[in-house]
Parts: sequence; C-alpha cells; structure tokens
Amino acid sequence: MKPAKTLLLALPLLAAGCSPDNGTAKIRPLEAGTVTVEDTFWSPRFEKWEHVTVGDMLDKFEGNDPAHFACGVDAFENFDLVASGARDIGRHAGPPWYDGLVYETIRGIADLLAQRPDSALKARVDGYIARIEAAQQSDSDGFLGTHTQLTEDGHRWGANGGLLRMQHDVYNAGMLVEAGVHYYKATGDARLLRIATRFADYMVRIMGPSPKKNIVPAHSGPEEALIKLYRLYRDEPQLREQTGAQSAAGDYLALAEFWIGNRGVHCGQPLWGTWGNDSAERWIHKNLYTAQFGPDARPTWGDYAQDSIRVFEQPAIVGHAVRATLLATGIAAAACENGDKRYIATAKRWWDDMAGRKLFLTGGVGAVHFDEKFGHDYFLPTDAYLETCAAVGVGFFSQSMNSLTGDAKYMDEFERALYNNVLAGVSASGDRYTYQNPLNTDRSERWEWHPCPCCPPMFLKIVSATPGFIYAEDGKSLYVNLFIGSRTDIALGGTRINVRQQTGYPADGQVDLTLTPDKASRFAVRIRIPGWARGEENPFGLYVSESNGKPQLSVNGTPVEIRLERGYAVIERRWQPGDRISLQLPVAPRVIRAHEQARELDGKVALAAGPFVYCIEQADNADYDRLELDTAGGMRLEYRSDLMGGTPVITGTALTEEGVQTRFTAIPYHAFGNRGNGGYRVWLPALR
Ligand code: FUB
Ligand code: ZN
Repeated sequence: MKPAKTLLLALPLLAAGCSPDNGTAKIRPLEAGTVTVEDTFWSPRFEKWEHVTVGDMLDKFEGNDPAHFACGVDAFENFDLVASGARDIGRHAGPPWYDGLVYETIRGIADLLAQRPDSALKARVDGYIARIEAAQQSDSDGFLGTHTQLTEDGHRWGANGGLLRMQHDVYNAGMLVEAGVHYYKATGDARLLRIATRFADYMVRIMGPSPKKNIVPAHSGPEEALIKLYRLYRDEPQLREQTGAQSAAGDYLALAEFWIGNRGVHCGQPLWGTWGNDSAERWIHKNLYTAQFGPDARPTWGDYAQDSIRVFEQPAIVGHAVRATLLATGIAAAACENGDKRYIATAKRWWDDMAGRKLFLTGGVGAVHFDEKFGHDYFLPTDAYLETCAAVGVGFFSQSMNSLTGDAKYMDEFERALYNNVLAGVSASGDRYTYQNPLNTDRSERWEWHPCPCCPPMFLKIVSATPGFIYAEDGKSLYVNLFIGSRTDIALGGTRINVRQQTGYPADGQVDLTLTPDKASRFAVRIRIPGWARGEENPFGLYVSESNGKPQLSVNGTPVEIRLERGYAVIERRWQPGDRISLQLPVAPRVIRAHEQARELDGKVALAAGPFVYCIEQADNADYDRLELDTAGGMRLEYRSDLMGGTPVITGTALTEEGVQTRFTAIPYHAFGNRGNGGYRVWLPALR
C-alpha cells in the first residue's frame, strides 16, 4: 500500500477533473489532497466535520443512535446479510439507495483523509470495506445491491417487472466506483477500488449497444463516476494488475457515454405525466413493456430522470433536480474527455437555463416538492423546496463547466451554492442536517437524521472536494478560483510553484497570494473576480445588484489594472520567488433584486455581502416577519465574535408593519436554525 502523500507528490500534474491533453477541457482542478487549507472560516469547519459530523453519520448509518434507531436500521447489516447468502428475505434496512449513501460517505471521508490522514477513521472505514467485499463475493458476477438482493432478487437492474427508477441499482454501483477511486487516491489502498472495478467490469460486460442491454441509470451520478474510473486507469495503467481490472480504460468512458447517449432511447411508455406515477409504476411492475414492445424494450423513466427524449435534444434542464444536475455534471465531464460538440452544447444549454431562469439566490434548485423537481422558468417562490443535494449538484455541475470552458462565471455560481445552500446543510454543532432549504420560512428545520439521509453524504462529498477546487491550471496558467487560505505546490511547464493564499474572506475582502516558483519564470496568474464584485450578480440578469466599490489588484504593492478575460483578472509576467499579489474585493453589504419575470419576488429585496446571502432570523429580530427594509437607510457589515462562534452580520434600519422604525440584524443564510426553530427571511419587502 502506498502512502497517499508519496503518490500525490509523484504525480503533481494529475488532477481531479478534466484532461486538457486528451480532450477539450480548458483547465483542471487539483487533487483535494495536494492543497492544504489554513483558513479562519474553513479550517474549524473541516475540524468539526471530520471529528463530529463523520462520526455522527457513521453512527447513524450503523443505527447506533438509541433515540432514533431503536428499530435497528443498520445500513451495514444489509451487507452482512447479503454476504451470508440471504436473498429475497423481505427485509432491508433503509431506502433502496442506502448502499449508495454509504459509498458516498466513504468518498467524502476519503477526501478528508487526503487532507489529514487519520488512522482510526481509516480503520473504521476499512472495517466497512471488508463487509462490502464479503457481500460482493457472495455473487458470482460481483453484483451488489443489497435492497434488490434482499427484497426482489429477480429484478436486478430493473428486469422482469422491477422498477429501476426506485431500485437505484446503477446509482449504487456508480457511487461504489466513485468511492473506490477517491479512497485509492486518498490512501493508496486499492481494496475498495478492486471491489468497484469488479462491479464496473460486470456493467461493461452487460450494458451497452445491442446485443448488450439498454440499461441507463435512473438516478445520475454513475456517469461521472465511470469517467473518474477511466481517468484513473488511463493515468495509472499499472493499477490494472493490482485490481484485476478486466476492461480497457476506454471501456469505462464508453459506458458513461452510452448512459448519456441512451437517455431517451426506450419504448416510449409509460407516459408518467399523463398516466400519473402510480399507474406508470403498475404498468412497469406488470412487465407490460416487454409484452407490448418485445424482450429488449425498456420503459422510459420520464422527465423525472431526464429520460423522455435524448439529452442532446432536451432544450432545458428538467425533472428531479438532483438527478438532473448530476447527469449534467456527467455530461460536462464526458465533454472534457471526448470533446463532442453535442455534449458541450447540451452542458452549456442546461447550465444557462438553470443559472438564467431556475437558480435560487442561495444557489439552490428544485423549486417543486412533488418529484423534487425543477419548476418552470422564473418560478422562484420564497418557500421553495430546494433539497441540499440539489445545491450540491449545482456546485458539481458548475465546477465541471469551469473545467470544460475555463470561464470564471461557473465558479461564481459554485461559490454561491457552496457558501449558502450547501453550507446550510449541516448545523454549527455538526450533527443536525437540512433536507429542504426554503429562503423564507416561519419554522426552520434541522433533522437529526432523515428517513432518506441523502443530503449529509452529498454535503460531505462537496465540502471535502472543495480544497481541490481552490486552484486550477492549464499547463500555462495558475487559476485562483476560490478565496480560501491555503497552500499548494503546482507544476507549470516544468516549474514548480509554491502558492500561498492568506485571507479573512468572506468576512473580509482582502486576499493575499505569495508565489514562490523554484526559479524565476513567466506564466499567467488568473484570479477570479466574482460577478457580484463587478456589478454582475448573475450572468443573465436573473438577479441584479450594485457592487459597493471596485476590486483592486496589486503586485508587490504596485497597483495593476484589472485585465479581465472570461471573468479572471489576468496577470502575466516573469514571476520571482516571493512575489506577492494582493486583491481587495468589495464585500460591503449590497441589495439584490430579482428579474421582473420572477413574480413571487416582485417588490422584494435580499441582502448579501461578498458570497454570503443574508437572512433576518427570528432569534435576532422579533419582528422578522413584519419588516420592510429601508434600503437607503445605510447598512453596515460587522464581525460579531459573540454570535454563534463568530460571524459577520449586516445591520441596518427597517420599518415594522405599524410604521415604527427599528434596527435589524441579518446573519449569513447558512447559519439559520442554529438557535432554535425560529423563522427567517431572505426576501423582504422593500420600503424604497
Ligand atoms: O433517489 C435518491 C435520493 O433520494 C435523491 O438523490 C434525493 O433527491 C431523494 O429523492
Ligand atoms: Zn438529499
């Protein structure tokens, strides 16, 4: 087993995302484990997530929370039962996608371990991996899907009247693949990767163009996972021997492309929208599609799973918001590799549709509770559903688009989702979670655990991947995508550059970068200048605001003019060891209004400072539900060290319904619900 750090140092150019040399990707992020976070905002949070949240999640997956798991819902017992040979026993703990959630959690833990090795945590995960392996070994094909095996073994992959839309067999497999790749990269331990590869090889053997089977994931995620597996074996072919991989690296990419290209290729029924979910499901369960359309037919999973028509023809992002954003992530990732114009156009079209018409101010999507889906254009109600997982999907999709295009606007929206809806997903205590994240509510809800606990693993996945997204490179330029105190070494054209970022962001707009190339060398540094700092709150005018000030840039103390290319300030010069770049971003409070077609937000305003959207919470404002904001009354951004362990707040004046002038205190949206279940408001009526 190789220690992770050795592995990563040996491969300084091996990045987590796109591959400019092999496809059309413009830039690539770094591996999470090659960037060390040293940041006043993020470091204590990583500490909490690693030492509280991870343990809490694993305990709850094990069913060890006596208050809530008296019925013994243990996700790992499912694996043990399968390992013992149990099939069709009519008993399974948790939802059909429970295996996938376990794998996602392992992936998240892997990226945390890449930052900070922790032998006790690794030993705990290794114990789970042994149980997963034993379960897989009980099947001659290497199939593993505990819900299907324990409750409907004859329905593998949704066959014979099974319902893949519910079973999640392919999703579970994909999450195992992703976990295997991340765990190997983080720890050098290939055991989970071997399990995942066996499963992937099985899928490669049976899924694909005829005479293979037309099986596509009804819940996305596996597309990007298989692309990660492809990249890993492409870049480390010697690994095949260690894991016993049977397929060529390119077969994994081809399977992901098959899954993407074969959305919309089916028998055309059931018509989910007109028949209704219940009748559609009954029709599938009776296996009427094979009776009517022949043995090779498959039913459609409908708009819900982006499976009505081919994705390349789908004009807009539709359906279940988590599935849609994860499919879009896979399409963008595939485009990075294959450069196929249809993939690129689809990914761009969907992102534009999402960001220009369907994205909430906090970076959430999926307005509608029924089917957890996207609403119609400009439908941005204040009480929208907005599942945490969907905001994570926005983040991954946007980051993938940044890799594909090298355009900073995608990281603007990544940042919006991360600092608002995503961060809201876990409480300050680290052991309470959100599922829905409305912008206004009279009762905030944080769950101890949820019957569908999909959001904590997705939260963990994106925050643990974030260190790798701070920087990117294209072989000639260093990209600074996020403002997070950190250190890394990056190789550009044969020069090794130590990069150090120091910042108090987001409470403060000062960002200092020190570059130490091992020898003086010429290259470009591209620093994202967020749209909100340039008076462009949203690239399509979905939200508008005026920035309070201008970004300022200097090199070694000398001001330089900001030359903007695709949202990045570009500084190209011969850099000397120890050169300093200083960026000052205008983080004073700003007032945001929505597009006139967003009828639900008519006459309302919201407040932001830097990447944080703010909310007026009941805990600080007894009249929170009766305030009109005085937007011309002057607002201040202050740091309150006495509040929730230290947080920036916006203070200002408002008028109550009775016309009484009062002061308000607004906190960052992500911090709602940490002081009881009180209500809060992001959008408020404006006095003027
Ligand atoms: O289908 C698995 C998970 O359950 C989805 O990702 C969530 O949106 C919830 O529907
Ligand atoms: Zn979720």
